[in-house]
Amino acid sequence: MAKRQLNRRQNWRIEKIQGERAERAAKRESRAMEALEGGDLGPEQTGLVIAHFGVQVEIEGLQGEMAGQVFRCHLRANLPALVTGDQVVWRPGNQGDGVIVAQLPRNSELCRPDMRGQLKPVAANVDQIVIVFAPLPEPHANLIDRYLVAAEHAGIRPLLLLNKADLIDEQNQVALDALLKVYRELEYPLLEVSAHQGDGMEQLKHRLNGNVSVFVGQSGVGKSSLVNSLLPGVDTRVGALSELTGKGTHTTTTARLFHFPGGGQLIDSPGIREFGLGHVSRDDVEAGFIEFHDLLGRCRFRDCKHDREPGCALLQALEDGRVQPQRMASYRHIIASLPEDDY
Ligand SMILES: Nc1nc2c(ncn2[C@@H]2O[C@H](COP(=O)(O)OP(=O)(O)O)[C@@H](O)[C@H]2O)c(=O)[nH]1
Ligand SMILES: [Mg+2]
Ligand SMILES: [Zn+2]
Repeated sequence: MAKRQLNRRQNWRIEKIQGERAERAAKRESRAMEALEGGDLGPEQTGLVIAHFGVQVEIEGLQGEMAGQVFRCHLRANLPALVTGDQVVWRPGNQGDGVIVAQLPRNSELCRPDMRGQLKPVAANVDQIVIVFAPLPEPHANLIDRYLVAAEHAGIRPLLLLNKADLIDEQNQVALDALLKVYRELEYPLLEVSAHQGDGMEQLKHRLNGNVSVFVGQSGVGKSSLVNSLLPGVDTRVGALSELTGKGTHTTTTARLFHFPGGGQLIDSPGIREFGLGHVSRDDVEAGFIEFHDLLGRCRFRDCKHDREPGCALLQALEDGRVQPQRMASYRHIIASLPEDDY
């Protein structure tokens, strides 16, 4: 009992200290903002958000002499929530700071549920999701399909990337070939590379060129190795930001935008690497299987679950070989994993 009360009191103290810290940060922020707005701001121009720190963002100029330069920017009140990858209108201030004036429309959004389960954008304007898998850890088709569903749902082009090609041997070759064949038949772009030995990396660089990409995939497939090899000398782990957020040590979740030396951009964070495991509905899953597109709405029953209903267009297509058994199995596996009320 006594222990619990102490904990409660400790909790209260911690909350109080955090609250005071956040308040001080907000005050500092509004003073900085006043100073900037009171001074001479440069002309409005476009910029790219490369990192987000709660009350401030880091941007890169996109125009004229500011192009490629990095600025810390304060946010005008009433701006919508900005995320890494957003294009903005901003005005440079003195001493390397600036003010964000407006957010430009997004082409795409990557969303993840926040702590309360609400979907929140974490990156904007991503146009390629690189889905990484490897001979080891053994790839699960339904996990790859889950990433594909998420990519289709976000309207972002996927690239399937088999890493650790150096580990392909007589034992795993047959299963891997069968897996790759499924995606080739669906005409998804597919590359085989080895981050360790360098095979295929030039082709990968070519694919990254001119795109804003994210890397996703299960732990151990080599995402860090790939990114480290593509961004030599760059530490992709995000440094201490507590001073900026005033919220203690939530330092590792912010997404950051990097430039590949050969062209193209990467948006990366530990959270983004696991993107795709978030929430999807039954409709999202159905729409995420591209070979279902022409079949959906053609079942005899409007609420067909494509399970064993007569007149089911999907089951017919499965029988005719227009839907591959492994994809159907994947579809069922993903549907079965959805929370009850989404059925
Ligand atoms: N043989 C082989 N091992 C690799 C390759 N790429 C990464 N690895 C190894 O796979 C393990 C997991 O790699 P890591 O980059 O941490 O994967 P992540 O969890 O997806 O970030 C490490 O031991 C890497 O050295 C590769 O191309 N070939
Ligand atoms: Mg890693
Ligand atoms: Zn059906």
